[in-house]
Amino acid sequence: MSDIATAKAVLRQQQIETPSWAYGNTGTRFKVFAHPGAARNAFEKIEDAAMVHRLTGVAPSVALHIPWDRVDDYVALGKHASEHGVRIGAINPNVFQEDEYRLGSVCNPDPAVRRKATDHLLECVEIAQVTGSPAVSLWFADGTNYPGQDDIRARQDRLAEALAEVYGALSAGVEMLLEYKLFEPSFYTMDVPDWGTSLLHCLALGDRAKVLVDTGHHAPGTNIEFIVASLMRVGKLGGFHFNSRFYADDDLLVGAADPYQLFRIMFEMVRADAVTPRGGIAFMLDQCHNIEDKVAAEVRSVMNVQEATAKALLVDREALAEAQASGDVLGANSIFVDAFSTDVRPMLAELRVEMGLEPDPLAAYLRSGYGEQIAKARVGGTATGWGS
Ligand code: PSV
Ligand code: MN
Repeated sequence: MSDIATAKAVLRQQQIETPSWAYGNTGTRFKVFAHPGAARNAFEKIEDAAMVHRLTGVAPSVALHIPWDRVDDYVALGKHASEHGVRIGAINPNVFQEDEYRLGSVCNPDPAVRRKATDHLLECVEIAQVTGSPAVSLWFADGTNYPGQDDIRARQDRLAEALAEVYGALSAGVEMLLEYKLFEPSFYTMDVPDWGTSLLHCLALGDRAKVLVDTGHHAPGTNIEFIVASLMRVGKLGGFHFNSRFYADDDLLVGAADPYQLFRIMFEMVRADAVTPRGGIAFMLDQCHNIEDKVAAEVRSVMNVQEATAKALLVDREALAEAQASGDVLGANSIFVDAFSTDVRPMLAELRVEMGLEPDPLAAYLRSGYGEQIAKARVGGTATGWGS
């Protein structure tokens, strides 16, 4: 097979999960702008995710956030998803938006609050079982704002205890992903601030506990591909939350701020032969579209991940290995940069046609009239989003 044919074969199998929360209204602490047609409930979010999949062919699942997506009947929600050609992906608990969590959730000094938070995590484990989800994806806003506010080490013990209980309740085949974040909403300590802390907890828990890398959750200048390579080496990378950041956790379109970084991350996936579902890595988007069309933004994001992946697949790895072994610093770097500089859009357009899709999913979306249709149909009610 030619390099292009091999790359296409991998790209055809790639799967990128979109987040339900991308389809609802979101905003900053200054303003949430209501977008015409924004999904008002979990069913509508699934319909939007299905539209993204119909256009791209590589976004067959949608992550849920509970309670934002709480419904009475998760079997019915799963059925709604499959009727629309998608499935329910990772279940994300939310232990950061209730008054009791002012001092944290599972790390809170008050055992009653810890119990409430752990019970919610257990509820999500049950939901994952009903929806047939592959993972429960945990992120904790827990932390402190001032030195001395709480005992740093005791908070780690409380976290470990809650995680062990939840891990013990996972049904077979379901993974626990533990996401880290450097800062925000806490500013002095976060209880899971970095991949080291996440990894320590995952190692203590067992094989099905893995680190989740959200690309927006690092200090500026952090070498994310180094983290990815290190975790892959020991089988502890569970997946990604892809997005872009210019300053903090901006949650902008993946690949918008630094496409070269995305390419370097995807190269580590190619290097580990972990791009397709066989690799067991969850490629998820975690983005908020505060001012742009939400469905179009998710389509664009999926395309951005595809483009970075295609370029990473085109790195001449044999030539690269030779250059590396012979100490050809500039040669090795050129091979890498050449692949990044390749225009892969024609190849991806061709692949889409081979997959029975429109060559340009974004143009197809704009032509489809879907945006106008949902804007007309989704009138009244409240769009879900922050705080709902
Ligand atoms: C936190 O900033 C985060 O990245 C977590 O994944 C949350 O679950 C998600 O954003 C949703 O806002
Ligand atoms: Mn995230």
